[in-house]
Amino acid sequence: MRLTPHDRLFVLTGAGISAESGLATFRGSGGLWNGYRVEEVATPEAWQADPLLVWRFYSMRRRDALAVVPNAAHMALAHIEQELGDRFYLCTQNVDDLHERASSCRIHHMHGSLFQSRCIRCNLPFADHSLYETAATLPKCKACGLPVRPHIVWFGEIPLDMDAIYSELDRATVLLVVGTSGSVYPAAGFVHIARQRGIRTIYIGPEEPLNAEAFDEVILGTATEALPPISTRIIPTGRP
Ligand code: BV8
Ligand code: ZN
Repeated sequence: MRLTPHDRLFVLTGAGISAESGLATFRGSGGLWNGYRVEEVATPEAWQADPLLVWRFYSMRRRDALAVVPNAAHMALAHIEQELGDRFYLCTQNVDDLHERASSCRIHHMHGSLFQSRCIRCNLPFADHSLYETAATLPKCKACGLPVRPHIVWFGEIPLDMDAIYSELDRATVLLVVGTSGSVYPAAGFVHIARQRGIRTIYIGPEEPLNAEAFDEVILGTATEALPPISTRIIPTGRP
């Protein structure tokens, strides 16, 4: 994959880019995530029914994410961003903070962030690394006293800042998708939008995604195999 100094790169990542850091993917464990069916815990209905179960699930995810480090794929994307500057946009489906810890800056977490929480009424996300695993420790809003939830987009909820995503997708000349099964919308539909616009679309992952037929190019390999070589072939702005 070669980029010219005029290209604008839109990158979409999924759980696969964090797999080699040691974080489980949604489908890797047969649809179970740390023993839970994601649909059982990542939904507003699950939150209504059992907020403690949901907080136990996300506390475990926080513990898992704190125990791992970014891998060479996260670093490669941060390097590409340094070369391309504002012609680079990273939209991630992941809620972990490994892209940030690899020094990515131009990043949008469309499905929320594991280390943020928000009051169900005040709705203002705030940094939160705490673990909540007993009924007595379930968090309440300091301002209004109502329950505090994970700042996560659950199934059936609208992903964050879709307007910004679509406007970046509108300006991109290349869409690079890394490590996602293409099973969840609207993220899985970005490649179809890109295709309609006639821009280049590339997928990187060890197996074909469900939307493989929509990509111009499918590079079969892991993220840490495929991304570092691409990051060294980026033609930076200004140099011929
Ligand atoms: C929405 C946060 C409307 C949670 C997530 C019927 C009923 C109700 C809803 C729907 C329905 N049909 C469709 C929908 C919409 C629904 C949906 O798509 N459901 C699916 C199940 C059919 N979507 C929604 O509800 C979304 N909201 O539609 O709102 C709307 C939309 C637009 C505008 C206005 C209104 C909200 C979905 C968000 C849910 N939250 N995450 C949490 O993390 O706990 S989704 C979660 O699963 C991920 O974030 C990701 O998005 C998704 C799939 O995960 P992947 O990242 O793809 O991971 P997966 O395990 O599936 O695949 C891993 C891949 O990595 C594999 O391909 C593998 O090969 C690869 N891999 C493995 N190792 C490596 C690797 N790749 C590279 N290197 C490696 N080493
Ligand atoms: Zn509040």
